[in-house]
Amino acid sequence: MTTVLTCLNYIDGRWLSATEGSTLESRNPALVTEVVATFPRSSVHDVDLAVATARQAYHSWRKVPAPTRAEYIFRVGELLLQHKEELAQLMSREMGKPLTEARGDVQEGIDCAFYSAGEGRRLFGQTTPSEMPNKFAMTVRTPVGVCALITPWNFPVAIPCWKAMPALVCGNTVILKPAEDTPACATKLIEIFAAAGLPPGVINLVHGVGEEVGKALVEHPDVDLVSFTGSSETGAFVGATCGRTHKRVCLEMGGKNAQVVMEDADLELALDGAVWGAFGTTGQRCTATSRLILHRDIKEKFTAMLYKRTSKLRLGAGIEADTDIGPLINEAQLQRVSSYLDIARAEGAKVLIGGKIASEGSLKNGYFFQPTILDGVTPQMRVAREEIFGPVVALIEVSSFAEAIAILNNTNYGLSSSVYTRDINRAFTAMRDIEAGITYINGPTIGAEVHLPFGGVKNTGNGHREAGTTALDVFTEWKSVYVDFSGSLQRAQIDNRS
Ligand code: UN1
Repeated sequence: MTTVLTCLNYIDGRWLSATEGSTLESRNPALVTEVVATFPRSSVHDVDLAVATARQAYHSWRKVPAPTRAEYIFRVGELLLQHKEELAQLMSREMGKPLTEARGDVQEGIDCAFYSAGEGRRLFGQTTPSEMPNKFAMTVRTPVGVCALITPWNFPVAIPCWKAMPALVCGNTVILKPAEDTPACATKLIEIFAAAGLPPGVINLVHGVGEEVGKALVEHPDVDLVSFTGSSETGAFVGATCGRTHKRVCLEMGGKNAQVVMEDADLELALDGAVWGAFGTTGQRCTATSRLILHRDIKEKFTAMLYKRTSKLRLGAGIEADTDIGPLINEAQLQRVSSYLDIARAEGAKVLIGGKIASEGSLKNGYFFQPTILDGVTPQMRVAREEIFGPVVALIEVSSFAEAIAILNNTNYGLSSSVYTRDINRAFTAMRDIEAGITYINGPTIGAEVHLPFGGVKNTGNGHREAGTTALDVFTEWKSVYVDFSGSLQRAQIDNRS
C-alpha cells in the first residue's frame, strides 16, 4: 500500500490549499485504482494571489546580481542530483514512463540547472561604437517580469526546469502551472526549488485545471510572459490571448516527426533508432517518430526487422525493471489513440502489428496500448498528418532521396527529423532542406540536449526556441544604452553630417 501524497500550492514561500478548498486526484496510469496524489483545484483567486506575490518579489529579485541568482539554480541542480532516484520513482508511478526514462527526465533537469547556472556569469550583451565622438553604446539584457509557465505531463521535471531555470537566472519571477496528470512531480520539484533557499515569491506553484488556472494566468493583466508547452489547439488559444493582451509568448506545440531510412543506411542502427524514437515514452514525446519514410529497396527487409523487434517489446508498469513500454497517460489519451486506429483502418492503412488496447493480465488495470505499426500509409492520410501521441508509427515508402525529403516536409509541423544514410552528400542536403527545428543524422528523432536550442517551425512553434542560449532571448528584453560623455548635446544623424 503506497501513501497518497497531499500536494498544495506554493505561493509567497508558503504551502497553501486553494482558497475555495476543493481537490482533485492524480492516479497511476499503470494501475488506475491507485491514487498517487491529491492536489488543489485552484481558482482565479489563487492565481491573483500568486501573480501579486510574483510581482512583489520581482522588484527585488531583478536586482539580485545574476551570478547570485544562478547560485540558487546551481543548488537546485545539486539537490535534484541527491533526489534523482526518489523523483524518478515518483514519476514512473504518476506518469507511467519506465524508470530508466524517468531518470533521464530528472537528469535533463539537472543538466539544465548546471547549464543555466553558468549563464549567471555570462548573460552577454554587446558593446558597439557610437557614430558620435565621446559617446558609448552597448546592449544589456533585462528581465521581462512575471512569467507564467504552463507545462505538460510527458516530461514533468525536465520541461518545468527548461523554463523556470533560465527564467530565474535572467531575473524574472515565475508561476508554474503544471499539468493535471502530474501534480506530485511538480510539487516535489518545487520543494527542491524551495529547499535551495529561493526568496519567497520568486517561484510559485498553482495547481488546477487548464481551462481555469491556465486560462486565468494567460488572461491576467499583470503577467508579462507566458511559456507554454502542449497541444497546438491550446497553443492557438494561448497565442491569441497573449496577442490581444500584449504579452510575450513562447509556444512549443505538436510534432509529426519522421525518420528517413535510405537504402545505403546501416539498417541495424536505423532499427535501434526507429524503435526508440517511435515507442520510447510510449510515443508521448513531441519529438516522437510517428512516420518512418523507407526507401523501397530496403522497405521489405527493414519492415520485417521492425516487426520482429516490436513483437518483443514488453508492456508494463514503468516501475517494473523489464518494462519497455509504459502506459498512456489517461483514459482520454487511450481513447484518442484507439480512435486513430479506426481512422487508419478506414483510410486503408494496414495494421501490421498491435492496433489495440492491451488488456492481458494486469495490463487491463492501466491505460496500455499495443505498440503499433501501420503499413501502406500515404502522405495524405490523417495518420500521416496528425499528431497521435501514442505508440503508433506509420510506414511510408519512397523511391528516392528527394521524395523522402519532400514527404518529410509535407506536414503542418516542424519539430524533429532524422535521416539514416552513409552518404555525406545526402546528409548535408538533409541538414539544409529539412523544414524542422531539429535534424538528426544517423540518430533518432528524440534525445535533444539542453545546451542546444529546442523548438520547431510551422505549427510547432511561434519562432522561439527553448534551451540553449536561445532561452535567454525568451526570458530577457534587450535594452540599448547610450552614454554621452561629450558634455554637449549631440544629435544623431544630424550633427556628424555636413
Ligand atoms: C517533449 O517531447 O516534449 O528530445 C520533450 C527529447 C527530449 C525532450 C522531449 N529531450 O526527446
